[in-house]
Amino acid sequence: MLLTYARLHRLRLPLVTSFRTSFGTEAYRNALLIEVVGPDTAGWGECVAELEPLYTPEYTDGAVHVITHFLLPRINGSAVEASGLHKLFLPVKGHQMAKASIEAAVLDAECRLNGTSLSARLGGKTDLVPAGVAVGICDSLGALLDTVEGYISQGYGRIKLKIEPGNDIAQVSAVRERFPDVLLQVDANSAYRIGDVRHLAQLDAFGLLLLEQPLPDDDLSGHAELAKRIETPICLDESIGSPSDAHDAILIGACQVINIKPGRVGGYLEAVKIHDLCVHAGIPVWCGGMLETGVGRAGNLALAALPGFTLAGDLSASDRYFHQDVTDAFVLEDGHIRVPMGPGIGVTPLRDRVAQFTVSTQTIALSSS
Ligand code: OSB
Ligand code: MG
Repeated sequence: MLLTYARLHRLRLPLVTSFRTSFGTEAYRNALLIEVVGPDTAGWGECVAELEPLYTPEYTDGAVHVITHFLLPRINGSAVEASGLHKLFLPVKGHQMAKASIEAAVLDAECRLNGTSLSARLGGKTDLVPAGVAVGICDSLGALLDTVEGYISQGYGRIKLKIEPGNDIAQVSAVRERFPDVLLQVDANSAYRIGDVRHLAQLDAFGLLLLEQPLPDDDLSGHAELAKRIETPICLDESIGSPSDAHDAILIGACQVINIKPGRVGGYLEAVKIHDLCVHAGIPVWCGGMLETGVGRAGNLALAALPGFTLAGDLSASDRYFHQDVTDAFVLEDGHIRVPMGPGIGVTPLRDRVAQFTVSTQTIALSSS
């Protein structure tokens, strides 16, 4: 497949409610969309890097730099296939989110050319996936309970609470007491240390599905020790940047569940490899989110349709994030979200919406002619 140019669109979308995690608070989604265009097809991808390197080392300006200076130049002029990009980009170390965004756009363009849905291309087996919702750290217990109640009444069947030291046991306890049957899990975004084992063991009283990324991303052995000492299953997010990370984490018992985010692992095709090795190892997986616009959400839904995704993901309706999305809105249908089945990611950004939220646009030629 030939590509003529790529266009980077930097957008700033206000979030319906600001999202507080153990590493910071976001009131906007500063989205980076990448559009690739060739003579016969075109496609869109979303780079999930955030403005600051607080979740992982990647950040938007760095991703733009790597995309324009080191990744797109490797394509220059030659025909591309999505399946060849991982190898093409391998000499460039790290920068999974930057790599993933180009791969996503190329996959979309390629699937559109072939008339197949991304979900079919990845091996998706269902057209409805259960919706989960992530609840940021709240200022008060009352606000937290109201927020959770609101989501449950909309039909979300699985709630994830963000936690941090000082905003954890009491919050989880209150939510569990009020909603005894809801599927509940927590995400610490690396805010604890192995010395907190006894503190974290208090979570065992609440019947949680999992505890996500309690310790720093490079502390696999700490996670393995923690997994032996508490009942709540450990799920890794930040620690898993590749199939080999997943392999090692499973081997040493650092996790019983894995959160697969296509951006964090370098793309949808790497995500499928992690899915496959987890299925083989009997490790349940779920699809994580990065407050994506409809572009990234569509791709994540396609991935979450694979059979190993046995837990509900951080896949919520568009209106949980934005008043106006850049694509037609994803909506809840009885606690589920429909996987787009049209060619490629099955949705196309609405030009006027993109324009409305655009901060800057940059075009990069991909052919030398
Ligand atoms: O740890 O899963 C995380 C958002 C930004 C950075 C890290 C994380 C998140 C989320 C978002 O939890 C959840 C969603 O997209 O609905
Ligand atoms: Mg997480």
